[in-house]
Amino acid sequence: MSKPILTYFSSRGKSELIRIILADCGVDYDEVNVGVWHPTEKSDAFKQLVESKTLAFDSLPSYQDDQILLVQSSSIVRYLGKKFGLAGKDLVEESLIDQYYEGILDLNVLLRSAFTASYPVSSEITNESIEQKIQIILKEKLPKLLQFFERALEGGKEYLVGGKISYADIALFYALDTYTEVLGSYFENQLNSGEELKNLKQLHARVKAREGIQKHLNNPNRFPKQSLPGYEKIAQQLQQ
Ligand SMILES: N[C@@H](CCC(=O)N[C@@H](CS)C(=O)NCC(=O)O)C(=O)O
Repeated sequence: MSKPILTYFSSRGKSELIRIILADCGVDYDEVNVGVWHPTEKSDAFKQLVESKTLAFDSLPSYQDDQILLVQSSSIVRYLGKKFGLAGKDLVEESLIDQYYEGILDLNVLLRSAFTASYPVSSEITNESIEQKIQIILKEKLPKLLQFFERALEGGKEYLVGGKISYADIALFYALDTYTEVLGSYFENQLNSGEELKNLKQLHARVKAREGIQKHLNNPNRFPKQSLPGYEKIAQQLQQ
């Protein structure tokens, strides 16, 4: 059996959760990087891939093993979850894990909307200033969404579903970890604010301590955190 191959641009981006899951499962895989992503200037390596017409949507990441060549990051996450026992023991657990994972994708979309709030079109639609919009997202919508996950872990639950780690727990860990890195003290405060997000904080620590994940996080070759346009503006506003 040949080693699986994860192909992506040279960044964390849409591949990092996949890398963390592979690390947790101890999968020995090769990684192919096709240069830094750019909206118009594509690397030769990426162009060649597109020309080969093997990527279902001409997009990366892709994951290839002996059985499949798969794109769409969430499909890859679910595939690995099912293959390596991180997707529940039956249809009910599988569906609940899927449900929480969708909630985490909502969390990502919400955060991204804070970063893109400065696009003129979004303020035209809502008639709110960029500042108002960011405040609403970060001070009202985000805490509310986080509370749903906090509630899901109530009653001393170690993991979201079935008392066993799943890809949704790992995705939740990575979302929390990313926001802590990107939004600095704001998110750290949210996570540490007394009893309010106690369960999330514990889940974050529990998943972070897993051997394979620790190893990945401490790997000096890990791609650095990304700095997207808008981070600075948001960070400034949160200091106010
Ligand atoms: N829904 C897809 C989106 C994938 C996607 O848009 N990937 C970008 C890189 S992050 C890409 O390959 N873009 C192709 C291009 O720029 O031509 C996923 O989650 O995998």
